[in-house]
Amino acid sequence: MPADRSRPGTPSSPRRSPRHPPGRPAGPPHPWADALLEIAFHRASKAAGSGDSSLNRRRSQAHRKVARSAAVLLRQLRQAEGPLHRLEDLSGFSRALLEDRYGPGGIERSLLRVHRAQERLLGFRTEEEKRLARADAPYAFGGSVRRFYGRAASVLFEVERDLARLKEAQALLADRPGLGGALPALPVVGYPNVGKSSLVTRLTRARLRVAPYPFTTLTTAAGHLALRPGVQTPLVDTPGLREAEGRSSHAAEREALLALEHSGPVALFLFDPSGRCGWSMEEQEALLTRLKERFPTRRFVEVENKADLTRTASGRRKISCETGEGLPGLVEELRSLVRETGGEALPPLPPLRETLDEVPGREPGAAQTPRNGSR
Ligand SMILES: Nc1nc2c(ncn2[C@@H]2O[C@H](COP(=O)(O)OP(=O)(O)OP(=O)(O)O)[C@@H](O)[C@H]2O)c(=O)[nH]1
Ligand SMILES: [Mg+2]
Repeated sequence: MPADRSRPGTPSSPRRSPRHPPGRPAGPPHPWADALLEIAFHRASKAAGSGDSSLNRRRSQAHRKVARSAAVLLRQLRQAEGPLHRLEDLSGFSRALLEDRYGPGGIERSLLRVHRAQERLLGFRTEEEKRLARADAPYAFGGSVRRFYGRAASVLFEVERDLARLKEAQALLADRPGLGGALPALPVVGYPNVGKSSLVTRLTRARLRVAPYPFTTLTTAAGHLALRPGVQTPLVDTPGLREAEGRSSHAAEREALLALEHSGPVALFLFDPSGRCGWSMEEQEALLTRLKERFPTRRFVEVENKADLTRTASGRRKISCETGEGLPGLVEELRSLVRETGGEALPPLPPLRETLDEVPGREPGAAQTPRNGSR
């Protein structure tokens, strides 16, 4: 690795300290790019030359250094794309989640930039290979290798943020249920602290975090429930909701609404009439009304939890996740509803925009700020 961006180091001495290389220009650190360059240049440093003369051996060694470091970097960049490489294969929910976190087209742009970085690396490699074929002095061989290393480093630094984002996005999706696919999911929604995670934990083998305060759950998670013969319906625990419009500054709340949007035709709305959750029944009723307006085709199963504490005079089903009261009856109701609605998945989403030019509101290559990257 070059010791200086403008004057790359010798090919036989790859960078030793990726985080603090001497002469590094001021600016943000590049942990991703540094790590990849470190691997590539280290592997390249081990390349030996072959040939019938000293000149040809040195030429061949330089050629192998360029080819080997390029191959390592290209492979690493492809790996950084991971499953995001085929965005269209992701579930509707996953795609909506990515759009929510990184803005419309945010991930597409990062993928495109990483893709272009690969093309540029290929171009630089070809250029140096041609130069090496023509060169006839050792200093020119070294020059080719140094030039390639320097250019490769610049390309990697340019896509540093994209690499970090792609990694983060993959981690984000790794522990989310793939809603919006062929199998319709059944989300459990409601105000925070009403007992949604307790219910999913009670009815399925999922072991979710339950605690006596709001916003314990910050991401969706699914357990599975046999509601149709041979089919396990994902029962989706969602973060607590306080509004139905999806304008919340809280990423977890927006995620709950996205889960509802990308689930099947039946959803379970859980009330806590005891007031222990921190919200009144009037507030909870108002939320359900707004959700019904926003999702008019959704069939909401209305259930009152914490029956061991409070029982209202309403005709709604009463359950207690504490004692288990009412749970078998609830499962029967869900089973017959899923049978009745056919358990059909929502229609598939339209295909994703494929190229940068088709992504709205963005200049090619412009920096992208996540709409809300934190939870
Ligand atoms: N007494 C009683 N407490 C319950 C019942 N169900 C849940 N709880 C308690 O209510 C609190 C909240 O339960 P959670 O399951 O974490 O609620 P949640 O809706 O997932 O909460 P968030 O993830 O914050 O939205 C916990 O202390 C539970 O033990 C119940 O039927 N009876
Ligand atoms: Mg919860």
